[in-house]
Amino acid sequence: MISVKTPVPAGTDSAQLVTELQKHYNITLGRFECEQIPSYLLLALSLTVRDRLIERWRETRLQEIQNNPKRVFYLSLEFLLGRTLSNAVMNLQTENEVAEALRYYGTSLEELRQNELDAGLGNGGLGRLAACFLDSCATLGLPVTGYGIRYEYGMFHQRIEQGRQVEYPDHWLREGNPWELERPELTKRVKFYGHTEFYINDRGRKCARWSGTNDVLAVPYDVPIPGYGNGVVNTLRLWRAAATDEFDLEEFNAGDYTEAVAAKNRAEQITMVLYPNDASENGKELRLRQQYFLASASLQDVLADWVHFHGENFGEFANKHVFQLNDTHPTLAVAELMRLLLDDYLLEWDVAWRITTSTMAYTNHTLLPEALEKWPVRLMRELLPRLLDIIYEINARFLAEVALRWPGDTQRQQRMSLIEEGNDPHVRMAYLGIVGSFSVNGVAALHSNLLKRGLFKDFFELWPEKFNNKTNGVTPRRWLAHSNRKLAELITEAVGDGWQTDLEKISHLKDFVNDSAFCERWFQIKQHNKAALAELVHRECGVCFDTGHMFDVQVKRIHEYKRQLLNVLHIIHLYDRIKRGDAVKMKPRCVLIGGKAAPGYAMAKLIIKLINNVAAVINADTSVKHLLQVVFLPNYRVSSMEIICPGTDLSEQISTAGKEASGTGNMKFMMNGAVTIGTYDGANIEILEAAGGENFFLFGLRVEDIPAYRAAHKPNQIIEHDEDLKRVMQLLECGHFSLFEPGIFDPIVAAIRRDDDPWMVAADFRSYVEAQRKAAEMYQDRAAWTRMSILNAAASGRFSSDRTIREYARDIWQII
Ligand code: 26Q
Repeated sequence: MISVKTPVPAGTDSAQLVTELQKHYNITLGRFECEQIPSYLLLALSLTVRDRLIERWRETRLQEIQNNPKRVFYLSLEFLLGRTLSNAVMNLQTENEVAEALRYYGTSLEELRQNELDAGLGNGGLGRLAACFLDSCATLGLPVTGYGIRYEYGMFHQRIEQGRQVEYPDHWLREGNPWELERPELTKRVKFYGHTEFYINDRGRKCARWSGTNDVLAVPYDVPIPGYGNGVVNTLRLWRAAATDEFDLEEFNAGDYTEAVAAKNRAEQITMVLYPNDASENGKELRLRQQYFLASASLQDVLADWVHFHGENFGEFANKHVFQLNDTHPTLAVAELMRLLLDDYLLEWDVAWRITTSTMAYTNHTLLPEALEKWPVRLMRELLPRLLDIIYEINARFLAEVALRWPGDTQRQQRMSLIEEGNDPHVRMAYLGIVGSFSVNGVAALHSNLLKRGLFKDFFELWPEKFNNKTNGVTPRRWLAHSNRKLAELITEAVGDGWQTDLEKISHLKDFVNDSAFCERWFQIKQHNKAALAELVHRECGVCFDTGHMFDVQVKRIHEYKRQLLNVLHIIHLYDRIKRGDAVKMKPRCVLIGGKAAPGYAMAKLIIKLINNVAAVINADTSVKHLLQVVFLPNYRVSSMEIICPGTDLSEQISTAGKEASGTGNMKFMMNGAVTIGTYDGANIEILEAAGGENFFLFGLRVEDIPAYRAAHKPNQIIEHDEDLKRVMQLLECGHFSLFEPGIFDPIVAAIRRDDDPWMVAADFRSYVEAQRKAAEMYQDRAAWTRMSILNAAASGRFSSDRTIREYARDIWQII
């Protein structure tokens, strides 16, 4: 056992902070005092804060080694961390000292933090969920380590040019990253290509090895994850790909310098860029390499650590480890753990399988069948031949079990097989996840039920006990305490301290809904936050939002199932009402839409163009803009959400029922006192139950209505019989929003008019417009709206990721 004498934690008083800040600014970074370059001041402050984290980080690690608890590893291709500095300062509870120290430099944390780039290592909900989970695990003091990829380029930067999305690279590491610690001594080797060889070992047993491979090095970078006010600092370990030396040597010896460099590039490509799809883009070899690279490096790391402390005795391994798989993206871990235990540590199949299936747990995040990952067998055979052997063996044994349970039911065997047969067979990754895990969970109650009844029905019949629900949550530290300072203060005044780590306490806010002074302060804070949001909108879009109007916001990835299109149809309808003189009773509103489209998703990109064109027509029309303003906010990301959700009145959660697994933006808005207009889908249902139907604008078809409705869906008839929708469609069709580009929106019109429109836009239009009308009317009654706003925040306790993580820890990980 190593023993390290921990230094006394550095003081956090501001004088000492100033000294250290100066040291980093002048010495570490070599800048002169008089220059005061904000980006270097930011870096110097980050290094100062980091020093404080590192002491606690080592302490946490040492404690863990001493206590030897069961540990959890959260494997995810995405961790959407956003900015780190002020979150770290908040969690270290050293805000006042930092503020004082920065006054010496004539600046503030608020000002400096604007220069920090987002760590955009994720697409959207799934990646941000992983980040919220890490925050909760550290705050709850749980021994959970994240494993992910250190992408050189994160989520692309979105600009809008002539109304269209244009993607720019996000080279977020360009100016260095003070929040990571490279650990080259822990480098691992990951194999690709080659072939399987069998041999008889010295004990006369038939064994396999994977040889003739092209290896890539995995170099870890550790990112500290501080808990809130508890001195705990957990670890997120991100892997970077590097070429091995022998790669170069071989080529160099052959005198081929350029080929040596090219090989190096091919290796390093693996961690070069995040795939910018929030639904799967199947079949890209580089993506498969990323997935295996993460799974293999992480498992080798965990096994090496185990062997270091316990030798090659795996008797207790399963009692001490859980691997939580964030969707199917890291599910190759199932086959990789088998491979390592079989080939490297020479365990028997049954022993290895017992270890694997009692340590792996799989979370599903989607119901869209097209988003279920499948990989061509031929690609796996070439890239990961040994893994494919193992997958086939798992499948053979599994299908024997199915045959035993349902003798003669060959159709069922085909349905459940890990291999989708055909002339180009594929591996079904979700099935590998289910077969290899002891737990399978969905992310909201409805979603988990739909998995059991639909997508995974056969598996649920076989193993009902594996299936469970863990409704998502978000961290109240970042999404309330930090992003909405003023509201946080008021909440503390009302319900006392402690809600930051026990969000159920926020329910006491409901005792204040009849306190008019309190309500007035609540309202004024919302106005203050709306002014900040209006400033962002003005800076980014050049449009002046009137803070007296209702702020109606939809921010999320652009996808047809999320129905930004329904939102646009409603906007066009309002515009039409104003233009036709039916605006006497209309209530003014400002609509903000933001989000990125996958670069290859033409329809999503066209929807962005439509939003921008509609916004341009409306904002330029002086007869309209006192009642309606519309913007598309470019480059929506974590740090913009921190300004958006505090300033929102109406939160748009309008997916086609049964399509949004959970949603988590809905929860951030609710915590900040926005009221939801939404469908009966994902976590909306649980939000509605918590807040009460009178504090939620519900509309639209329900999942159970959809099959029957879909069969008879005739959008053209709906349009014909709905005067408002008819006029909206006419405006679209006559080119009112595309005067200089005739016909560009034809694909959108056609999509809405299709009988088999999977998103049911026309079907939900009328009830959406009605719900919107109610919301707008209610907003005019300031007291009534403020009451709803308070009651929503008061009911948000359940949506803290601390609650979610406690459930994972208790039911799945069994560590509390
Ligand atoms: C897969 C293969 C190849 C390339 C990319 C992908 C890929 C990448 C990201 C597929 C899916 C994603 C992300 C999915 C996602 O964000 N899902 C959301 O997860 C949230 C957290 O559970 C839910 O709240 C949302 O409802 C769900 O859409």
